[in-house]
Order: sequence, then C-alpha cells, then structure tokens
Amino acid sequence: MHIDIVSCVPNLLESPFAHSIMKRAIDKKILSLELHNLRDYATNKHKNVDDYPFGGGAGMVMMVEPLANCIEYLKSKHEYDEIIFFTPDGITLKQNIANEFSLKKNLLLLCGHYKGIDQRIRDIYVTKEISIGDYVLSGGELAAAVFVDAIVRLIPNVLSDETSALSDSFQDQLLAPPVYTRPAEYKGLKVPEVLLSGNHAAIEKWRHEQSLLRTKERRPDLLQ
Ligand code: 6GU
Repeated sequence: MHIDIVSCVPNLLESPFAHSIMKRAIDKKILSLELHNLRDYATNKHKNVDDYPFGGGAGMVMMVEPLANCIEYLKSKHEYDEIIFFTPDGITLKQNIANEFSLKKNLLLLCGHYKGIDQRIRDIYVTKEISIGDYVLSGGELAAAVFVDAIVRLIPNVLSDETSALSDSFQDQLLAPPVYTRPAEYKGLKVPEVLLSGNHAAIEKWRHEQSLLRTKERRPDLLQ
C-alpha cells in the first residue's frame, strides 16, 4: 500500500510512523508512506497556505491553490483509489471502514488545519470525508495517524501473529475479552483458572462469554 499525506504541519506525523507496528510495515515494504509539506506548494512570496474567510468570522481557511497544486502534482505520480479529507463532519471511522480501506493500493490523505479547507477542494478532489469521533481536534493530522494505524495493521503480514487482528475488539461486533500474563497471582488477584488449564476449547468458550459480558455491560449498542 502507498499512502501520501498532505499537511501544513507534517512533523506532527513523524513519530506515529517511526515506531512499533507502523515502522515494521514500512521496513517490510508492505507500506510506503510519504509526508508532504503543503507550504512547499504555496504560490505567493510569503508562502501562505491560509487566508481570512470570505464573509468574515473567526479563524483562517486553507487556500485552494497550494492544496490544488499539491494534489495535482501527486495525482500525476499515483493513481489514487481514494482522496480522503479528515474533518469532524465526515463519516465516523468504524472497524468496517478500516477493513474496507485496508484493501486499497493508493491513498491520498489531506489534513486540514485552522477552520478548515476551502470548500472547492472538497468539491473537486475529495472522494471520502472521515471523522474519528464527535469531538474537535486542532487539525486532521492526528485523525490521519489514527486512520492509517487502523488500516495498516489489517494488511496481511503486518502483524506477526496473523490471527491477532481477527481477535481485535469490534471485528465480530464484540469487545475483546480480558487478557493476563505472568505472574499467575498478583497482590492476591488470581488469573482465571481456565486460562491455566491448557483446555483450548474451554478457553475459547470462556473468552467468548467474557466478550459477550463485556459488550453487554459497556457497549450494549453493539449488540443491537
Ligand atoms: Cl478528522 N478532524 C478534526 N479537526 N477534528 C476531528 C476529526 C477530524 N475527527 C474528530 N474530530
């Protein structure tokens, strides 16, 4: 999978991809990721990428030209399956959306900052608009990092134990069961007996029951 990310603060996105599972996916060449600084595509001498909103009001709006120049340049290099804009008014990211996007080959991700981007960029180029939840972030960068993490871990061979993405919370509309590791007893709290039994059928049954119980208690909406 190849992902281009456009941002006016690309440094915000360096650390999330420099460690752990994202780094491994890049090292294994399963993922190639390029960050693009929008300022490099600015057209005026001050290298501005934002301007005052027509009609007035608080905050700045990201200008059409730098974004359009950047997108046109990148489109000449890659044939994108989707051009995604991260915005609180997009569709809310859920596991089924992550599953769908994990199958794509080329993605272009646009991160807005300030009050948003000029609507014409959305009208002309954007094919999907995604939010990561009902709260407001300062920009789309952290949302883009969340999105990329959620999709990349689903690509085959990114996780060492291939079954582990399948046992994630939400993959079967259920929350994951509790997990334990050594020691078998800590401050008087014992690991459930069944997990030490070596009886795989019993363990699977217990885990499924725990998943159901947890989902009923914490997220009954998932069981509807
Ligand atoms: Cl994608 N962007 C911003 N700025 N805020 C958000 C969001 C995205 N998703 C939830 N809040």
